[in-house]
Amino acid sequence: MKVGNRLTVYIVIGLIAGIIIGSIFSPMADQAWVQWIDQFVFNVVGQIFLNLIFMVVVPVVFISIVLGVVGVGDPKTLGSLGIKTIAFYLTTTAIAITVAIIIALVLQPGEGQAELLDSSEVEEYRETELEGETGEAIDQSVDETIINLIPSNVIEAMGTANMLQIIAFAIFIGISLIAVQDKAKSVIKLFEEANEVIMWIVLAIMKYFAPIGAFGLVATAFTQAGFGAIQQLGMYFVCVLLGLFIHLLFVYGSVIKFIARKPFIWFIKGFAPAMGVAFSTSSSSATLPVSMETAQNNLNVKKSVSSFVQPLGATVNMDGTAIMQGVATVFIAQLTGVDLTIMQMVTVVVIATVASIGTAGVPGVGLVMLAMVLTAVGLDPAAIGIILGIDRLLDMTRTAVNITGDATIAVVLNEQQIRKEEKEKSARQS
Ligand code: DAS
Repeated sequence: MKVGNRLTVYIVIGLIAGIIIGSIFSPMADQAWVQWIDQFVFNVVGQIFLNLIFMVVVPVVFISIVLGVVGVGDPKTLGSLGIKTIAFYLTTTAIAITVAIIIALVLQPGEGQAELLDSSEVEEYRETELEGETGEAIDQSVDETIINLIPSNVIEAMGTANMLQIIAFAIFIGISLIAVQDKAKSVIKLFEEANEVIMWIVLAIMKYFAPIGAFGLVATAFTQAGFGAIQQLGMYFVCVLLGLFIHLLFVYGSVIKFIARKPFIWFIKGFAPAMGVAFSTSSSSATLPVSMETAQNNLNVKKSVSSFVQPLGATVNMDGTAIMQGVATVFIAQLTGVDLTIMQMVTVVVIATVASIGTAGVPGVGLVMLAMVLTAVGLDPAAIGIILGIDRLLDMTRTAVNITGDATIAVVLNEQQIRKEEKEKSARQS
C-alpha cells in the first residue's frame, strides 16, 4: 500500500475544505451552534486522527532507527552519516533564521505598533506561561540538555515520548545488534517483521483517516483562529510566511536540484502527503511515520537512511520554527524600540539553532524555544502573548517546512550513498 497520488488529493481536499469552512465559521465562533460543531465534530475527528498517529510514533521511531542502524551496518559509516546529517541540519537552520532576520529588518513588521506591548495578552502570557512549563524549559541549562540525551529509564522515555532519548536507546540497540548479529539473527528478523506490521498500521491510518482527520484539525484551527489578530499582526504574519516560502523554494529547491540532482517538482509532489499531515497536525513527531513512509515509497529513500535521518530531524531540525523565531525576535525588538546589534543577531542565530536540538516536534514548541531566544537577547518573553493568537496557523505552515527540511537532507544523503556505492561497484569491476 503506497501513499499514492489519489490519497494526496484527498488530503489536500480535506485541508482546503477545513480552511474554507473554518474561515466561514470563524466570525460566528461565539455562537453556540458553531461551538457545538467545532467541539463535537471538528475537534473529535481531528483529535482521533492525532491520537491514532501519535499511537504509532514511538514504536515506528524505535523500530525504524534500530533497523536503520543495522541497515547501515558499520558504526563508522553510521558515524559519518550522523555527522553529515547534523552538519546539514545546523547549516540549513542557521540559513533559515538569517533569512528570517533579514526579511524582518527590511519589512519592519513591528514599526509603529508599540501599543501592542500594553495588550492584556502580554500580562496574561507572563502569568500563565512563564510561571509554568515554558519557564522551566527556559531554565533547562545546556549541560542538563546534554545529560538528558541518555535515558536513565527507557520505559519512561517511551512512556513520555522523549524522542531524543528513544533515538539514543535505539542507536545503542542497533549498534549492539551489529556487534552480535550472528547470535541475534532472530531478534533482527523480529524487528524487520515488527516494522512491516507497524508500517501497515501507519498506512491504514493514512488511507482511511487522514483526509477526514486533516479536515477536522484544520477546520477547528481556522474556526478558532484570531483573524482579527491577523489584521493587526498582518506584517508579522506576512514576514513569517514569506520566510517559509523563500526557504522552501530557494534553499530546499537548490539543495534538491544541485546537490541531490533531482527535479524539485518531483520532490514536492512525492512528499506532499506528509506535508499535508504536518500542516494539519502541527507536529513533526506525529507526522514522522508518514514522513518516513512517504520518503521511502515516493522518493525512493533507502530505509536505512530514512530511518536514521528523519527521526533525528523531527527532533533536531526545525528550519520553519527558526524562521518564525527570527521574525518574532526582530518584531518584538521593533515593538520595544530596541535596535538589535550584530552580536545580538548572531546570538539569536546560535541560540535558536541550538534550542531546536533539544525539543520534540509537538504543537506550539516553537514558542517555548522563542522564550529562550528572547531571554538570551534581553527582550521580554511575555511579549510572545501578542503573537499567541495567530501562532496555531503559523505553526501548521512551519511544521510542514520543518519535516520537508528533514526529507530534503534524507534525499541528499540517499543520493550520495547511491553514487558512492555505484562508484565502489565500478571500481570493483574495473
Ligand atoms: N509544531 C512544531 C513541530 O512539530 C514546530 C513549532 O512549534 O514551531 O515541528
